[in-house]
Amino acid sequence: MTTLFISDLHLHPSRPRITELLLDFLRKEARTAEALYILGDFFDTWIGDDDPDPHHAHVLSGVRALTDSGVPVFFMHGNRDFLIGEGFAREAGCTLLPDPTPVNLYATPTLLMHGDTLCTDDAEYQEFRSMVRDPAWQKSFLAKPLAERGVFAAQARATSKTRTASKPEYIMDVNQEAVERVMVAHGVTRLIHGHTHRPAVHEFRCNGVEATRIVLGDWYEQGSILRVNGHTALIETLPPS
Ligand SMILES: [Mn+2]
Repeated sequence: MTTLFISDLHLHPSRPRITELLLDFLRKEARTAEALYILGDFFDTWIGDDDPDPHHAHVLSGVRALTDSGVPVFFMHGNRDFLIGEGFAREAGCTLLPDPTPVNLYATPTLLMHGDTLCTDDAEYQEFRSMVRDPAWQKSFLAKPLAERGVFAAQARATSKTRTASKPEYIMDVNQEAVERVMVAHGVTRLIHGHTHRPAVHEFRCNGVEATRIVLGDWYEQGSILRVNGHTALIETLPPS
């Protein structure tokens, strides 16, 4: 059996081929999986479960068909879709996971994260993150009219784009000390995360033992899947149809 991992799809109506690639994956390969984990930034933006966006509804029905078929789907928030709530999870039939979540994956203790909390060198982003992850901020944001929430999301995206462009590469990547700290704290030898859009398998020694950090790929130009079974963990690129 195989467990599948995806993240950073950034699904958006402006990239319909990527949405179709995902829906095809959900109808085919994902049906044969033991479980599917979505580790954040599934949607490019999410301003509340009450948003009637037809693109979102289309994607949701694809996830629902998969969970109805009996495949468990686990969902972790990313920095773009952190407002996905229990309403979405209920309708899609998936389970929301906290970040980080430890799992015992085929006898390897593994930690699942989105990855943004590991980018500790980016102080500006971490400050923004603490604001928008505050339950009181979220409550007041979700009480605003949809149009106003949409304007805020567009502005936040634009600001992030400008700031990202002016930051050196290393600031945008994970901090190795933060990686090792969280792995030791959870007693794991494997970490799986997304966020940085730098798909790779990193082998290193952590606390005196062999450790692995697997970074998932994004779905901007193609699909990217991590397949894990008892023997292997392989990242594969899916060409768009
Ligand atoms: Mn992200």
